[in-house]
Order: sequence, then C-alpha cells, then structure tokens
Amino acid sequence: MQPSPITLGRHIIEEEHRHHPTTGELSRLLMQVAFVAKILAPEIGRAALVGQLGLVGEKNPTGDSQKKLDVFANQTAVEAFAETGLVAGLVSEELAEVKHIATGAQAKYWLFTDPLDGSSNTDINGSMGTIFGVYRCDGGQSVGDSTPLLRKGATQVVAGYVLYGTSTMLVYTSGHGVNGFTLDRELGEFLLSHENIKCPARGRYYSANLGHFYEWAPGVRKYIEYVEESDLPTGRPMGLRYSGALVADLHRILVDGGIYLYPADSAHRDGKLRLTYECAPLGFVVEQAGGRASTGRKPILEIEPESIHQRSQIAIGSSQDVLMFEKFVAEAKGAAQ
Ligand code: FDP
Repeated sequence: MQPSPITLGRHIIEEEHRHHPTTGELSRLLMQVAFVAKILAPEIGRAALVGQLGLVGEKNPTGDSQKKLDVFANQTAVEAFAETGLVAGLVSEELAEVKHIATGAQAKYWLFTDPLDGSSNTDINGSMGTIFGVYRCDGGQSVGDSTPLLRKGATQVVAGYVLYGTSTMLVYTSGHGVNGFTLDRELGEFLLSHENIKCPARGRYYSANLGHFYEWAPGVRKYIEYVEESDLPTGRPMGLRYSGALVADLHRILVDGGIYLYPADSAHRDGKLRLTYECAPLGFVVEQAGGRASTGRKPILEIEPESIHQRSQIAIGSSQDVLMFEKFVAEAKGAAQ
C-alpha cells in the first residue's frame, strides 16, 4: 500500500513544531497563502469564460498596466490575510502604499507579496505566480507602527511562491530547506510532491529577456557570450528558456539548475524586478535550496531596502553559475577603471 500523502497543513504544523515552537502563527499564515492559491487557480483557469481577461485601464503604483486578474488577486490576498489578525502591514505590487491591516497584539508580521506575477501571460494561457515573503516585526517595530518595515531579505521568517502552470504548486521555506506541494484539484489539498528541493550547483539553462542584450552592461554581455560558446566539458552552450513569468522561469532553475537574469537596461536603470516582493522572497527560497541570489555585485538577501517598491538587478539560481556571472561583472568593472 502507498504511504498516505503528506498534506501542506500537516507539513507546516510539523515543521513549525520542530523549528518555531511558538503559537502556530506561521502555519496560519501559510495556510492563508494556500487558501489564496486555491481561489486564484480556478479563477485563472476560467478567466477567458467569465470576463476576467484584459486590462482594467489603470497603471499599478510601479507603472505597469493593471490586469483584471491583478486586481482580483490583490483583493483576494488582502482579504485572506486580514482575516488572520496576524498581519500588521501588507505590501503589494498592486498597492501604492502599505496596507495597514491589523493592530492587535497578535499582529506581529509583515507580508510582502506580488499577488499575480507574470500577468502579461494572463491573456495567452501562460504560466503565472504569486510570490510572498513574511517578516516578524520584533526589535524596534512596535505593533501598529505606520513606518514601512524595511529589512534585509535574510531576516524573512517564511517565503515562497505559488506557480499556476499545468498544475498549481506551492513552494515554501521557513529557513529549514525548501519543499514543494502540488494541488490535488479533486481533494482540494496541496500534497508534498517535491521534498527537500536542492538547486543543482550548475545547470544547463539560462533565462533572460535577450531582447535587451545590446542595452546590458559589458560584463553581462560577455557572460551571455560565454554561456553561448560551445565547450562540452563545461556544459556549454547552455539552453535558453524564457517564459516572461518570473515564477515559472525561476521554478525551472530551482529544480533543474541554471541561472535567471534580469539586469539593468535602458528602461530599467536599477533592473526591473522589485526587491521586497520579488527578488528577496525568491532569493530566500533559492539560497535555502543551496543556490545563490545576487545583484551581480552583492547578495540580494543583504540589501536593506529603502522603499517598498524598490527595484533591483538580479542573477539567481545555481551557485556556480551565479558565481561565474559575478566574476564577469567584476572583471568588466575592473577593466573599466
Ligand atoms: P510582468 O511584468 O508580466 O508582471 O514582475 C515582472 C515580470 O512580469 C516578471 O514576472 C517577468 O519575468 C518579467 O516581468 C518580464 O519582463 P520582460 O517582459 O521585460 O521580459
């Protein structure tokens, strides 16, 4: 007989009991992430049938066009986390300002989220994601304080993502390895499908929007030329994979190895991706799986954000591949001096 599958709920409770013997608060937050995912997955699936495709005609706070599904995902997340009474402040890609949710003594957490990442894929039946990172507001930040909590990504207590692809997967870490769960649609449960994920030290794939190649800095261009060269012993050329949805591209890199890059280009002088709710949570996951996340010059998880919607360059994935990228960036910088 097959052993019975481990549900996300059981896994979270056991992990919290082992590593964070507190009050079950992290479990409750993670179960709300799963709840949001269970609402979004079918809504994304039937979006074309219920008028949920297309734009709402507004730009979000960081200047991107807002899709109907972006708005729906954001509302769903805000309502789900408000219900817990645990979240003091919520930062979302879709909200200009911090959303102050709860003020009670239990409201000890800050949640950073991109509720629907890769929403340019909504109308073409492509993959999308939800990204989340959770911080505990201890040490100076009093409950109900209105200043945004801006901490290094390394201090997250839980982070992860949901991938809405051919199946819906939830991947999370609470700082003790990374585990992945697949939604069994009939049971309505996330079941452990990818236990203790390890990102291979080197990979076969690179993932980047090569349309910006001629806008990238010399070190980045040299690195791309390097990965495209033929050299069998070092596994080159690497294969190119890019879906335009960060979570989907990152998930491949996490599982199969390789490198995802979003460097600065002419339209995005600091890179395009957002530090607090894209780069830092994914950096925490990848590093917990033995990989590396960097701007090219410094670790993503060591950056103290200055604002909630701050952007960052990113190179993330297999440790050896990211180290090689950093070497090219450093050498090009040295040559320019
Ligand atoms: P999107 O604008 O569709 O939300 O979060 C930003 C993001 O998607 C990432 O998911 C994705 O990897 C990237 O932008 C795609 O950007 P490009 O179209 O510039 O490649």
